[in-house]
Amino acid sequence: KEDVLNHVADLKIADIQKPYVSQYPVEDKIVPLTNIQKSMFKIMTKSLQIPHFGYSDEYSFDNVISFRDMIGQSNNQFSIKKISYMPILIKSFSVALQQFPILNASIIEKENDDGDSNVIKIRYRSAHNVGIAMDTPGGLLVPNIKNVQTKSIFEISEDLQRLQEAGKKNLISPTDLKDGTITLSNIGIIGGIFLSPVVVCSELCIAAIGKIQRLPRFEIIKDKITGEIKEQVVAKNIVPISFSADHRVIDGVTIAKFSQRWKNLLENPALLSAELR
Ligand code: CAO
Repeated sequence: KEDVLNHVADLKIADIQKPYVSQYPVEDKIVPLTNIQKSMFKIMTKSLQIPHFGYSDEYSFDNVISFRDMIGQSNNQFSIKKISYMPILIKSFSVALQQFPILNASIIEKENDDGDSNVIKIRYRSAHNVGIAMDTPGGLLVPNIKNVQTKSIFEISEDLQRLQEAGKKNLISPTDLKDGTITLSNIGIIGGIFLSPVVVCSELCIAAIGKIQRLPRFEIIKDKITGEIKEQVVAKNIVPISFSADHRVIDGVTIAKFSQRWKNLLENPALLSAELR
C-alpha cells in the first residue's frame, strides 16, 4: 500500500500533463497508460481486494441551499470567489465523523515471519484529511484537505479553491495527494443519481454525492386552524448519497447510523453551526 501511495505522491508534473487519447482514432492505436492511469490501475486493483459494503440514502438539500446563500454573502475576509456546496458537505462530514472514528481509520497489515498469517491492527487517525475526487484535465486525482476537523467552512473553501485552481493547471502537489484518511466524491455536478464508489486502499470509507434534483415528496403538516394532521406533496431539493465501506471492519449499522447523523447536520444547518468548535 505504501508503494502504491508513494507512486501517486511521486508523480511528476510533466507526467501528469500527458493527456488521454482525446480524438477518436482513425485506426487502432496502442498507447501506454498515462501516469495517472497507472496509479488508478494500481490503487483500484488493491482497493478491489477490499470486501465492499454499499449503502445509499437521500437527503433533503433545501436548508443547505439557503445556508450556502446566507454564508456566501459574508465571506469578505477570505479570498474565496464563491462558496460551493462542497465545503459545507466536507465540514458536516467531519463533524459527523467525530462520533464514528472507525470510518476515518486505516488497517495495518503486517506479514508474520512465517508468512502464513497476518497481524492486523486498526490505526484510528486523529486528523480528518478529507480526499476530494477531482476531475482534472489529466484525469481523476484525489487531493485531500488536511485537518478539516480544525477548519471553518471558509477555510475549507479556500483550500478547495486552491486545489481546484491547481487541478485545472495539473499542478496539484504530492503533499496534497498524500495522507488522505477518507474520501468524498461529488459526481452530481456532471449528473447521475446513485453510484458505487470504490474505497481508496489506504482508507475504510468513501461517500459519493449524486445530482441535486427537485422532486415531489410527502410532507406531514398540521393545519394551523383545526390542528388536523395532513399529508401534502411538496417540491424538495433531494441529493442522493452513496457510501462504500470496508466490510471486514465496518458493519452496515455503523454506516447507517453515520449517514443519519450526517443527514441530520445537513438538513439542520443551525445544528451544524451549534456543534462547530
Ligand atoms: N448536483 C447538482 N449540481 C451541483 C452538485 C450536485 N451534486 N454539486 C455542485 N453542483 C453545482 C454547483 O452548485 C455549481 O453551480 P453554481 O455555482 O451555479 O451553484 C456547479 O455545480 C459547479 O460547482 P463547483 O465548480 O463550484 O464545484 P464544487 O465545489 O461543487 O465541486 C469538485 C468541486 C472538485 C468536487 C468538482 O469540481 C469535481 O471535480 N467533481 C467530479 C468528481 C469526480 O470526478 N468523481 C468521480 C470519482 S470516481 O471516478
